[in-house]
Amino acid sequence: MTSTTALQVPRLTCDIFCRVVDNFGDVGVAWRLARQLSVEHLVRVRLVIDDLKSMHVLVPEVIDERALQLVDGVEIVAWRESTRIDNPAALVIEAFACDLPADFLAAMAVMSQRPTWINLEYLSAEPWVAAHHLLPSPHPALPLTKHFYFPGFTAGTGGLLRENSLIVAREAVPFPSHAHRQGILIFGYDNAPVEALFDVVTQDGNAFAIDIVEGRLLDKLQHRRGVPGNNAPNGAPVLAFQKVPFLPIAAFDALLWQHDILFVRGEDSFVRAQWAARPFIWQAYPQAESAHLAKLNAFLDLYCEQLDAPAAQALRALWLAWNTPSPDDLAKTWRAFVEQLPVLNAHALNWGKRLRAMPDLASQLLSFHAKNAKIQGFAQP
Ligand code: TRH
Repeated sequence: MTSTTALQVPRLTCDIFCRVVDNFGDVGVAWRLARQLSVEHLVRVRLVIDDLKSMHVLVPEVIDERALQLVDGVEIVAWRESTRIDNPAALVIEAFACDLPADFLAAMAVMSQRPTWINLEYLSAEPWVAAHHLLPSPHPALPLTKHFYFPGFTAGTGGLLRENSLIVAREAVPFPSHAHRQGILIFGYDNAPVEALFDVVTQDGNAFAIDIVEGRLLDKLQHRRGVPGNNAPNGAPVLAFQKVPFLPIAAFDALLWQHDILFVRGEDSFVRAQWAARPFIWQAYPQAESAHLAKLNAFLDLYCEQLDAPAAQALRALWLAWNTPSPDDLAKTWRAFVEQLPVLNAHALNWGKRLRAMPDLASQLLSFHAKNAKIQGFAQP
């Protein structure tokens, strides 16, 4: 009886389209948003996605051969050449400019209440983002307007994905004890200078343990695998490093929280490291003509605003070295970073507090939809 009543309540509908370009960031972001809208905001979400194999890695409940399935209340549709998607939702999100099918756009255009149409952009801290957030882009032929939605770190941007319970859950987990060794977690691209990092950490004794996510970066280290208790030529103990299996996305935050220093990459793990409130080193997704360095520097400018000069300098130097395939000075920059760890630990907590003073991305997106629907004179949902 109760469930029948619940089903009768009109719910906002949302379609999210996602084409996976490479790696896991696209599916990670699309899934987090879909799940949060469904579970926390009770939106009826349909996620149309073209790579269920990658999705299965992050969300093992997803079966990759299945054309249609329901996970956490999200209807997941395999997006194949022949897939026809009918009945556009009230809120239509195309992730990362993936282009909606022409027949779907045509169906949107003839709806009596035309959907709010969003292009969810990649995350960037570059200063132009706030000025471009929510800019409208009318379709050249159809009576439809797309809005560019830019996630970001400052007021005026679209914010960051943050589930309601995330911070409470993290705060319930004690920071790792430093009685033995501090834990470093490494998740990076293949060209990260991981061997140079491993060498300096090893030379400096036993203060840190390295955990590295399985993949090609780990393979690069295999020939340096040390046996605990053995000594390096300089007499220092050889550090073993541990392989970390790639975990389901639901277990990813807990993995971060088990470590003291986080090496992360791309977009989603970069954001989760900030919610983890640990010192972190970000490897930006490499782009042609080093365009990613502008993104890196823009974020550093923001992150270092309230950091004292020596700590900011140490952090910047290590981030730049980590984003350089063969840096000359990784040992020096790592040691300077380690010296600043007490300051960087405190800063990571403060930065997390600053970020969470902003509304999260899903809430902001829904507020925008509500406003947009009202402007067009549509009733909610
Ligand atoms: O995989 P990425 O390199 O993704 C990138 C970026 O998003 C980039 O901006 C985009 O252009 C490119 O994809 C196409 O890094 P990212 O963004 O951190 O995504 C990794 C996802 O994998 C993230 O959602 C966390 C998840 N993950 C797990 O679920 N389990 C794990 O064990 C690990 C290491 C990651």
